[in-house]
Amino acid sequence: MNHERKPTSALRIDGKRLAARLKELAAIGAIDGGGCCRLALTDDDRRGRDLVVGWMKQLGLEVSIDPIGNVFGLRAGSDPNAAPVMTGSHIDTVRTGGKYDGNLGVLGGLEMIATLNDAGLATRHPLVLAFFTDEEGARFAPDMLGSLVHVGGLPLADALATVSIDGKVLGEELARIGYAGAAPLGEPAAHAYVELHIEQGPVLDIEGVTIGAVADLQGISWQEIEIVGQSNHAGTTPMRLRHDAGYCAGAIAHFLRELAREMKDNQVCTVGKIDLFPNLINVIAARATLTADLRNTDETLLLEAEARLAAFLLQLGAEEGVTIRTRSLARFEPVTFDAGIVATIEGVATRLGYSQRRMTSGAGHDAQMLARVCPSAMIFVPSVKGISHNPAEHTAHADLEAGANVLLHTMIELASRE
Ligand code: HGY
Ligand code: MN
Ligand code: MN
Repeated sequence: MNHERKPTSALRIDGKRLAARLKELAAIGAIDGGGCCRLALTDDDRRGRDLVVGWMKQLGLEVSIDPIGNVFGLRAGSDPNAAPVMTGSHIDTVRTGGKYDGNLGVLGGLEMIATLNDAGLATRHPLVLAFFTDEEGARFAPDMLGSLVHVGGLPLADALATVSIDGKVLGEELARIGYAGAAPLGEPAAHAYVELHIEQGPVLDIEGVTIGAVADLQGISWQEIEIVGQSNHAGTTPMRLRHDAGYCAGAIAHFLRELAREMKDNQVCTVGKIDLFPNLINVIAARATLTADLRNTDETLLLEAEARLAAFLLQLGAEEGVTIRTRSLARFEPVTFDAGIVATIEGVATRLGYSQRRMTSGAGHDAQMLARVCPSAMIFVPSVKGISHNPAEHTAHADLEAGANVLLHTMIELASRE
């Protein structure tokens, strides 16, 4: 029988195997509507981690876990002195997560390794597949927490001391699920980093383009805003005597919508979380705690949006006789990815016959943190109707396969170079 090995250029991933793993991982923390809820460091996150670590070991990867719970699977290269080319993403989700956000990057990387193993193909640089702790930041802020610690952007002690929205301490939760590792922080130090991810926006879907070569990523500003007013009787208190924290929370949400509308273009503002106390129908709210998520591709405009919000809060506090305090939860400037790797992604997509375009990421990703320490870039595939952070999140099977094939050949190319 002719066992002639296929030329490397003819290698393709096994789409069925990728789909089967995505389905198996999505079953952990499954929610109505076909999505997943695996908030960082919960038991479901642990179950997802255990499943993926098992797959890493089945593929012969040498698995290491660092003190913030980041997991790395190493595949040796032919040159032991060469630094590894890394791919990865995250497997924690938001509360109304879909099947693909983060999961595709990790399982697409796993599929890339399996394809190379099947082909008996060695690369010069070692390869590392990673998943980072708490990328979403939905339970423990900031987002991209694990990769931020990996690149030295957040001291480990501060990260471990972070308190979640449900009052748990990150270090205690990490130990509880058994992922407080001992591998040296910051290792393995990547030579380059490529992340496969769904777009989570509408651009590729609307344009009917298969691959996004992500050239940059917008800035992110997260704040917690606490308003302290005065609880009082909803029926007896004249409007002019109220110090209504509930009204102020609504006024801030309205202000931010108008601010985004006025600043146009790339400014987006979101109030995603509002908690009132005592949260009762006939009591004027004494306290309100809400979050403000502001993003812009332009750092100067993002600073302007933050300043405009701060000025509004001062004015609102004076007008309503309430105390307003803010706390920064995350602040990341816009990031430009490595032009050489972006060009490599475009070249691979073209060679494989996929339509592609350059684009900006509206969402935050671990790649924006790795970009601080090594040349990094991202590969996007379409999100149907641009929906994400929603159980209805969907990407066509052919697009999942296309993204994983572009990742495969981008990694082969980067790992073969000097
Ligand atoms: O917030 C984000 O953009 C990402 O989903 N963590
Ligand atoms: Mn993600
Ligand atoms: Mn996400």
